[in-house]
Amino acid sequence: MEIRCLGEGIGAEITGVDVTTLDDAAFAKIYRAWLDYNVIAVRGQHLCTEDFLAYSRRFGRLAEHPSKNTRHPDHPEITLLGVNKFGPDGKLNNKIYRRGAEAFHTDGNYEEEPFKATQLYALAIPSRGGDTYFASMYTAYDLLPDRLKKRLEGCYGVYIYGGRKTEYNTLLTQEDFNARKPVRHPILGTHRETGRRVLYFDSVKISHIEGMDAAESNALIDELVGQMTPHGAQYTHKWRKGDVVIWDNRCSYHTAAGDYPPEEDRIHWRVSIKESPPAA
Ligand SMILES: O=C(O)CCC(=O)C(=O)O
Ligand SMILES: [Fe+2]
Repeated sequence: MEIRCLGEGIGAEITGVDVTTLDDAAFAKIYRAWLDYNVIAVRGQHLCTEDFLAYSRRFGRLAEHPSKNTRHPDHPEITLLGVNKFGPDGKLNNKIYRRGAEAFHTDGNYEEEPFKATQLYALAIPSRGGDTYFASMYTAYDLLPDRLKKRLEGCYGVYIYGGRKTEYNTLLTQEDFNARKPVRHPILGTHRETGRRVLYFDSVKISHIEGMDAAESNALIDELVGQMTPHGAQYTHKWRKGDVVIWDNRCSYHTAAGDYPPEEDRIHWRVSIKESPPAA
């Protein structure tokens, strides 16, 4: 097994392994590399759905994503990304084409127990574009000005699936969307496995910062967005078919580029993996 960091201290590539035949010692190396680099890409895999699920379960408990209409028909834990991009009228469905491309974010923070990890398996990759960008929450925290650290200590973000959008515009059914309740997470968190501090936040799903009026909250959100992608702590993943990529939602932000030729396929299987939210 070879592990090589490809980004700025974040993002590593692993070659020379078959994830379907890993013994515990080999998996422990992968898990350690994942904690060290936040995002890891195992190259060159040939997986069936059961292989992908079995390997993913080694990282934690698989959770069904609330977007029911993009679930794999036989495996509700698998979300299909990039499938049924064109509607019956032949029009590009931007909710599918641009999924995850709105802004840097962390997955599942609209739940009481956010996703610890998200793992994707690449089935089809376009000839150009379609990268995924990552940034470190650890560095985002480390580089926060002291003034902001003081101000944010003890502050909670309140999250909801649609964030600050005032109209229903999500992949959830209107009924499932309406049934969701806001949840809160500390903005300055602690990663429960590494013990390192993080700026845990995103502008896509946050509703407001608890205890602040809308103007104050929105101004602080804008300021925090500027802190999410510090220089020297980023990684751009250039996909290859057969890549299995897992990112740690507790210490990294990501966004899809959303820029590939729409007539080409970009298809992934995705699982959402749970554990507990970062402790305050
Ligand atoms: O398609 C991608 O590159 C990432 C999309 C995303 O944000 C996600 O799957 O959580
Ligand atoms: Fe995402």
